[in-house]
Amino acid sequence: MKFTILTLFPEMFAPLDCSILKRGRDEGLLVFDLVNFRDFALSRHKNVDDTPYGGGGGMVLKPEPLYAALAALPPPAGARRVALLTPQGALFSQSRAAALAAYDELVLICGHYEGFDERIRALADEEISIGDYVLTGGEPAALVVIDAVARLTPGVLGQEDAARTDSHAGGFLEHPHYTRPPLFAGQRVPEVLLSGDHAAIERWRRKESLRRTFLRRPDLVPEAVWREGDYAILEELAAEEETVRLCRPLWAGAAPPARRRKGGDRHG
Ligand code: 6GU
Repeated sequence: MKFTILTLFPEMFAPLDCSILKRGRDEGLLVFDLVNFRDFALSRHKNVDDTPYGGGGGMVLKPEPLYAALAALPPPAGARRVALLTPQGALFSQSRAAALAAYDELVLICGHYEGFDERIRALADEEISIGDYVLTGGEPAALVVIDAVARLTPGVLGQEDAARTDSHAGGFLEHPHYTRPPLFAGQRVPEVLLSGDHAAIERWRRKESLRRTFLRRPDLVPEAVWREGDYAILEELAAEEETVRLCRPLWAGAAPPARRRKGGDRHG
């Protein structure tokens, strides 16, 4: 997958040269093209911003350099999506990352300064915000989007990691992890994890994944995907956690056991 980044600060993208993204690039799975759109400024002094019409303080990004930079890109090799990073955009999420990973090229436009000329919005297929806080520019947000999308590109993650992310949590938070030693700083590794009983370990992990989600992020529960066996686990959790008890309406849909009708079986 190709990522084309239009920015005034290409040096802010040094993290693309590290870790998994670097490996993905070395293996030819990821391509990063950094374009400094100041190179497309028309004036002798390469101005990319100007004072806003109507007055008021601050500077605003001019439209011409970005329009010229986008027009000068090589023709897309496949399906291309253009996204503008702005705190006014739609909130970024794992499902948005998955949708963007389906494209062959993602063009990210990073604003900077107080704002940008409204006509810049017309360049973008969508606008993305990474959260309800204000950054100095779109660059850190672009890095977040690139990281989340790149790791979904086939081959970028190791086989094992990929399988785990796709199927394990289903929208719930992950279960706790432990490694050696079994006792550290007065904290013991749960006995079941040392038991070698894989079914019991799997059930413990699912239970702790559900517990964590209810206690920390109950807002995720309505969108998460239930599994067979969850209802019984939830009944156990309800006995242990008041929060899970109070949230019963959220999990009543987790496939309760089929009721036997009085006076015979379902054929009777
Ligand atoms: Cl995409 N840009 C800026 N400047 N601030 C943000 C943001 C983006 N997302 C959250 N805050």
